[in-house]
Amino acid sequence: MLQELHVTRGIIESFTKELLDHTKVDVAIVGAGPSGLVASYLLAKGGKKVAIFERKLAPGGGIWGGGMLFNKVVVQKDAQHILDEFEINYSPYGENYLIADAVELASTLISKAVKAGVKIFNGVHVEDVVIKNGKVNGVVINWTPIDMVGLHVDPLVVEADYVLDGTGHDAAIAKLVAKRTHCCDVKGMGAMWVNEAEKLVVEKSGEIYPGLYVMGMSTAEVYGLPRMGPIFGGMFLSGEKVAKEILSRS
Ligand code: 48F
Repeated sequence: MLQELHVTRGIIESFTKELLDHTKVDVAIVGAGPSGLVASYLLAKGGKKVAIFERKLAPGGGIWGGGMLFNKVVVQKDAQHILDEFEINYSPYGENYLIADAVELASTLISKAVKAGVKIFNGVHVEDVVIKNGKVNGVVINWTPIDMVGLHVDPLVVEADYVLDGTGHDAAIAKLVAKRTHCCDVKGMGAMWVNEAEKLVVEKSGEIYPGLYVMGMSTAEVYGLPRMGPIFGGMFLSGEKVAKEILSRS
């Protein structure tokens, strides 16, 4: 016989066990957009314990709506290997581009990341970081609805060797650390210029303060790079670059 009590206990016991198990991780990623999901997958495949904290209910960030809700995504050929690694379908468009379905892209990145061992905590807002001895050492988390409603409830902490800011246009973690440490000047992204934007976002993604990396649109915000609109190769490649840098450090 099915019982309400078992359903409730099953959820609480299994979730609490996973949350406890992830109070200390190798890498905490803030934001489950394309850069965060690609980085998380590669890091988990490289043997790291990875948690993503995503403030919305659905991971995927800005992928789902393609461009102006036309749910197709453009990827330049330089990033074809990422689509192949994730077994995402695409069709060629002109000489330089591939076109993928936004819903297949988002759902597959999420699914493969989870199956590679990444734990995604959705509905969780990162409101601060831990900084000790001049290094970022973790994230300060709370439930998104608590933040939205403005309830006066203290957060909890997850320890991490590395924190990755994949918060997109918010550059939320970079802004916090910049304010606290004066490490850097968050310039705000510039007007659209696809070719420059896609090149520079990969070049500039990396560590901006000991223990803190930026990638994806967060990098564009920090360095004042041009925006690129709904072309996603740069997002994938910046996540890949940051993951490789961290894997090479240990
Ligand atoms: O914006 P987003 O998709 O990040 P991205 O990886 O990709 C950008 C593209 O989607 C697109 C683009 C294409 O080239 O320009 O915009 O840089 O995803 C960022 C995620 O971070 C979450 C947010 O809900 C979104 O899903 N996020 C933002 N702030 C926080 C957060 C926070 N403080 N705590 C937790 N999650």
